[in-house]
Amino acid sequence: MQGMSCLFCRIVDGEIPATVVHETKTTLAFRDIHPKAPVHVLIIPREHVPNAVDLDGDQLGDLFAAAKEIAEAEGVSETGYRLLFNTGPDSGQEVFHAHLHLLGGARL
Ligand code: D5M
Repeated sequence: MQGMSCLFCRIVDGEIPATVVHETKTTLAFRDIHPKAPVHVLIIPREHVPNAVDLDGDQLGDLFAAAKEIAEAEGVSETGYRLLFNTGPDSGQEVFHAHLHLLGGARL
């Protein structure tokens, strides 16, 4: 946790509402507030880690395991989906708490 300044830490702490679709001891997943596809879920570590490249192997594994379960629950595991991390200013990253985007439900 980073404190009041991190939007996604505040979602983890329940201070800001989000549409949570999946949670584990180490991860939380909720719908993106500005969806770029019919299914657009953000999967985050509960712990504050600013960027995807700062995640350790266990954290990465937990995010990808969650992604697989969410894709099945959202009905996109057969049709396919996109998983991506924006990392750093040139990528367009807006929130500096690592998050894995899961996009699907349409031909991207
Ligand atoms: O993606 C950051 C994403 O976070 C962007 O797609 C909007 C989303 N966002 C911003 N605020 C919220 C809240 N409050 N709930 C849900 N989703 C949110 P990036 O990869 O940093 O560009």
